[in-house]
Amino acid sequence: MPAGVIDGMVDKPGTYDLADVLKDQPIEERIYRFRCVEAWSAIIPWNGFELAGLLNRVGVQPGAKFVAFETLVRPEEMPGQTSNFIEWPYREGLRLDEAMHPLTIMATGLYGETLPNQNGAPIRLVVPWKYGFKSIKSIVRISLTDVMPPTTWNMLQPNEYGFYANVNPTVDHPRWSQASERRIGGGLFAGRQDTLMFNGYEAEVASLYAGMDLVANY
Ligand SMILES: Nc1nc2c(c(=O)[nH]1)N[C@H]1C(S)=C(S)[C@@H](COP(=O)(O)O)O[C@H]1N2
Ligand SMILES: [Mo]
Repeated sequence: MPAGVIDGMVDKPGTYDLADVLKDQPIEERIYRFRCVEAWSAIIPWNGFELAGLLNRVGVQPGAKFVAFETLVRPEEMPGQTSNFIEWPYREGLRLDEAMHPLTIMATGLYGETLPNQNGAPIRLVVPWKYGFKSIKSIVRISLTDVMPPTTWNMLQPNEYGFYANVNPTVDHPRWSQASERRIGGGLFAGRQDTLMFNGYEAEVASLYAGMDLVANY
């Protein structure tokens, strides 16, 4: 975040520059599956740190239940933002327990290089068990709240894109099957492969949704 804001239900709200956000957060490489809601997938070696480390540093207040994220709005540089199809900024959100999960990272690089602009420089979210649209790029604001925040694709097509957006081969998108995916970089003849529950992270994250109806909460 060139200068990003962390606000809402935190002990230390304020404007943080990127160096400040990265302070004391150990950068690791995490090789994750990445599954877009539109049924393509890839394997990405990210460089980043656990979001929990940053949230613990700013101090999440009791009563906070969700984390909301907003992307930089700069239509001069990001021509797509001159369209009013989406109500800018691009927004995403997680339940607090999802945000604190050790698999949830803030990425600053990929393939060992600094994050290219198109992949969300200088910092983005990566939530590997959810469809790619949850992994919001070029974040400039993180807010802790006690209400479920509005999220971009859910605002556009609520019957097609839910807040949870957990990868689930048994819950189809209204317009296509989610049972399989096209692996990018798998080679010309790689074809399609089966989609895994929670994108293959079931052992790590299924307990977050124990007892929850995953069809209703798509
Ligand atoms: N700010 C912002 N974040 C975003 C998007 C976007 O349009 N704007 N697209 C999402 C979608 S649908 C996917 S699949 C991933 C793609 O990430 P990549 O561009 O690094 O492949 O970013 C997600 N994060
Ligand atoms: Mo996507």
